[in-house]
Amino acid sequence: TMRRLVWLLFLPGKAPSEGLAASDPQSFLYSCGPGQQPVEVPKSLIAWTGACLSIPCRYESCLLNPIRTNKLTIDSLVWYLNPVYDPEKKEFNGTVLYKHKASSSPDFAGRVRFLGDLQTDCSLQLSELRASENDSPPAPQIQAPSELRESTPAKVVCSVDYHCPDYPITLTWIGLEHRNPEPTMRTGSGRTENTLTFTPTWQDHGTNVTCRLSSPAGTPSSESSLVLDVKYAPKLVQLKATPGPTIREGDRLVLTCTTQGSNPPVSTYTWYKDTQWLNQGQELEFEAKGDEHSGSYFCEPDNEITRVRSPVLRIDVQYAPKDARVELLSASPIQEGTTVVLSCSCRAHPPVSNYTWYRNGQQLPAQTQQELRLNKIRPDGSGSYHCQPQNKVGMLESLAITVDVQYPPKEVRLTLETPQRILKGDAVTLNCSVGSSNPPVTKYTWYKDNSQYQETQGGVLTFPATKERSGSYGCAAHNAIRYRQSASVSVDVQYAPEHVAVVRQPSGSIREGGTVTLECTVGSANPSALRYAWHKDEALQGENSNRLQLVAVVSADSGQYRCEAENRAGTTRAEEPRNGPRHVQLSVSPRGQIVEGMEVKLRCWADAHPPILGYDWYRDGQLQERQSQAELSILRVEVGASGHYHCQARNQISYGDSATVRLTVYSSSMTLAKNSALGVGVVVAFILLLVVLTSPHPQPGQPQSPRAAGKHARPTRPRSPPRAKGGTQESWLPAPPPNH
Ligand SMILES: *[C@@H]1O[C@H](CO)[C@@H](O)[C@H](O)[C@H]1NC(C)=O
Ligand SMILES: *[C@@H]1O[C@H](CO)[C@@H](O)[C@H](O)[C@H]1NC(C)=O
Ligand SMILES: *[C@@H]1O[C@H](CO)[C@@H](O)[C@H](O)[C@H]1NC(C)=O
Ligand SMILES: CC(=O)N[C@H]1CO[C@H](CO)[C@@H](O)[C@@H]1O
Repeated sequence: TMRRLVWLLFLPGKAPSEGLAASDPQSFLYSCGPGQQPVEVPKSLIAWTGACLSIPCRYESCLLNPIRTNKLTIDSLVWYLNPVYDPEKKEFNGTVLYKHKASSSPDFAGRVRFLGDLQTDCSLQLSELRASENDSPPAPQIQAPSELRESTPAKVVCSVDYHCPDYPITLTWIGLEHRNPEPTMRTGSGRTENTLTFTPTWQDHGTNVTCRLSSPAGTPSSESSLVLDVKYAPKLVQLKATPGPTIREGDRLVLTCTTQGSNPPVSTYTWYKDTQWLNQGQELEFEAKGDEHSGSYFCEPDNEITRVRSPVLRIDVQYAPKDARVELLSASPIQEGTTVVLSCSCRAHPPVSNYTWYRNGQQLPAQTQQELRLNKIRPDGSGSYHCQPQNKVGMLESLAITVDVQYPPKEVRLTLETPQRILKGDAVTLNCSVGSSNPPVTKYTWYKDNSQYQETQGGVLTFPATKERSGSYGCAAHNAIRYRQSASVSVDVQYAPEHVAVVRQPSGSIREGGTVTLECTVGSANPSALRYAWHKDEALQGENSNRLQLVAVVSADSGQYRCEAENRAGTTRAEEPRNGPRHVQLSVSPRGQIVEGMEVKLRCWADAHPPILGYDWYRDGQLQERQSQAELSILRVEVGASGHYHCQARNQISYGDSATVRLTVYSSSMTLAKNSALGVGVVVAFILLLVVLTSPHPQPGQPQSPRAAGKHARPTRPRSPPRAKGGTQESWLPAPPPNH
């Protein structure tokens, strides 16, 4: 029953003006339960001169007696202004604003209205507040989240601890109109507030937001401002290259990472090149190097709220061609006639726009491509090649490459080094010369009459000229690639006539008056055009024919005949073949019975060349006579000369013996008479002997020439007795014993 509510009201301004107080709540109010306040009143309320003050007040029914009744009423309720508690009296001393069932302070007469019901509501309203001095409403309070972040919805509340339905105020937001805010006013329980819900953007950072309090008449009375601090990521991150993204090697390049704002400021800038971490710092500065510095750059500023990646900036460090070199793309070694492809490679940025090609320092016209194609290359395509790539920054000469075009031996010629006329025995030199060959000639093969003949290291072939070596020669020069053959050359070995011989027709002994033909035969000769000359004992007998005919031969024709066959290579002589005495025959004249006292001539015949030098005469094997004549004369033959005779003819070659002839010399008639006593038997023997003598050759039918032998004292012809008399000069024995 004694319970009283005490509440303190403090007015802003030079207090205390109209301070309100209830008794110390601690002393009078009992808690219904833990954490529950027995009386609920705002801790403070704001009011100002002219405004009204509505003090919302509730109390819990548990303060009362909840057991007995649920409709308990408060017995005593006093609202004090500026109360002071007097511990001795145990009561408050202050201006009584309202006292249940009692009058209030005269100062507040008519201005106090109890709004409660003495059960749970103890609200009180004061109107037309007055202060000790003129005062204006307090500034509203702005409550913002501790951190505003872009894109994160936020609530900002503007409030004032004031609410009085008799004097309603308004709170308006100024400064975020463009945000299209949605302010929501809320009033009640001693409080007026306006909540602004919005999603800050980075542009809102720094915006001055004002909450304005206006009186019911609409007059702005006070306001509070808040400069928005919106945390936001680095904005408009840009990468700038100075002097520019395309530079030449060696230039200084500065890369700068810029932002249009960041809250909080950027703490680190991280650089990446081609997505690889590169460095940190707002600026990067370096001397641009070719491929090393070209690439895609971006930076990433970090303000601890977030990191933002800049757009990628492509840095192009341009440079003139570098490391230029020429490569051979086609097969090696290079053979004549093939297609050779050279390629010029280098590094260059921007890429090479064109190439210049050189051979042996001379520019090749109309060749501007990276590849140089040399179709069907010829040996004169050999040389040192280099290229010169060019871009807009510059050009560079490459190192050179050597192109060595290989080919089979060329201009293979075979020449005969010896004079045109080759004589047997000369040295023949064939020269196989090669105009050119790459690689060099390794060997030569030689052909004779189209078949391989020899192989040599050098190109010269020397041999002695022989008949057999005549022929058509060719050579071939070989190198590692192929060989090539020369035209053929004829080797014509000339030689004097060979196998020259004199052939006589008829052969054997020659009869006087007959015809003899001598023929000069030649086995071979080169050239084959021949001249002939016939000599007899050094005297020229005939020319221009290989035959010499002797008609009606006489002994004066006897002699040493010789033929000479001649061509341009020489002269060859031939004589009749030499032979020792052949067909040696012995004849006796006269024929018939030889009686003592007669002249008997023995004649020796032989065929010999050279002529017979001498004759030896034998009787019964005993040498009787040696002489140079062919005839042995016995002027007066005696019986004692009877016997077996033969002759032996000699020349420089040999000798030959005749058959044996029996000579029987008969006694004369006187001698016969003396020897008549010998009777008929002797006569018979004589006849038998005679028969033997007349047939020296046992062959039947063989003609005999006893008359011819008998008529002529000598076998030589009568017209040349002086020459023939010696007999030593005869080479042919004329008229031999009957031969047919
Ligand atoms: C904000 O605006 C109010 C009223 O326009 C002004 O009085 C105050 O100085 C401003 N505050 C700032 C920080 O600009
Ligand atoms: C090669 O290119 C350069 C520019 O890069 C140009 O000036 C020059 O005339 C060109 N040469 C030829 C032969 O096209
Ligand atoms: C072979 O011929 C060549 C070219 O004609 C010449 O130069 C060379 O001297 C000759 N050699 C001989 C050994 O004659
Ligand atoms: C009843 C009582 O004690 N009243 C006193 C309250 O305080 C004022 C001044 O402080 C006194 O004048 C009253 O006598």
